Amino acid sequence: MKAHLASLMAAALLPVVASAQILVEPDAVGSYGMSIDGTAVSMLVREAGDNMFEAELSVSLDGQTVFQRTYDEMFSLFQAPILKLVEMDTANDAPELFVSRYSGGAHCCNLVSIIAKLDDGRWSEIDAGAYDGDPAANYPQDATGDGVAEIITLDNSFLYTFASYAGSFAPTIVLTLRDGAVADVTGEPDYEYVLRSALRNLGAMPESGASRNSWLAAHAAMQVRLGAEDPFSLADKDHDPEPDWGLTFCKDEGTETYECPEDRIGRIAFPVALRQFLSERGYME
Ligand SMILES: [Ca+2]
Ligand SMILES: [Ca+2]
Repeated sequence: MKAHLASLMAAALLPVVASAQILVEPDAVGSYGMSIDGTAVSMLVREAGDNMFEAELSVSLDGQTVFQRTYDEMFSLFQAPILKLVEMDTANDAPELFVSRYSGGAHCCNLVSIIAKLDDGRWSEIDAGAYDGDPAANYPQDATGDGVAEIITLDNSFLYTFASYAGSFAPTIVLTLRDGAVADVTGEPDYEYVLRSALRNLGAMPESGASRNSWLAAHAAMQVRLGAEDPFSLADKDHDPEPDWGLTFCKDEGTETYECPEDRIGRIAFPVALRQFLSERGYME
């Protein structure tokens, strides 16, 4: 029994492998720290006067400081950066630091960035976009079991595009870091099951309205990524032709739709608008 316990303890004391993931969600002023092998992260969250807070972040490699930044002008501790030290890019020899910060505002956003060691040895903070909702939804996880974590999230550009925010659906996307750059790897075969499960979880198609069209847009986007033979068949056949959301434009070039005289407002069919939007968003040529 004792021997068994000793071996368990020995296992617990083994060096942490690079694929380990350590999450810090600050909820009070004070010091936070974590490390994997030689890469250590420390963050000091403190009051900065006028009911504001700031967070001083520092990354070091084998004791040498390689990155420093102070996130300031935080109105609340809710805005303190959430950190996850995790392997996201095997092009370098250190783990990456995932950072998510709440920007404030009703719907938006978690500002996501990744601090990583680049080719030339410098460490840099790489912008990975702004995402609606719970920051935990964007935490990198290793979805494929290869020791490299991915961010599985929603393509936020679909929100408001064909329906109101609350009525919108969005396709799932998989982001990773490759050679120091954020890469959308959703269409790669490794992530096919992620898309198939997202499609199952999309729920039933709304019966009518802008929301139905938004559901069909998310559905078509994922069909495109899956390489389906006719990704638009459902959208073309089943869309609701009534709603205007996302389907109007101003015939006067350079004038926004909301400023457009009523007799100059044009309308495009949903199948056309959907294809346009998906090609603008890089889903297809
Ligand atoms: Ca790495
Ligand atoms: Ca993986």
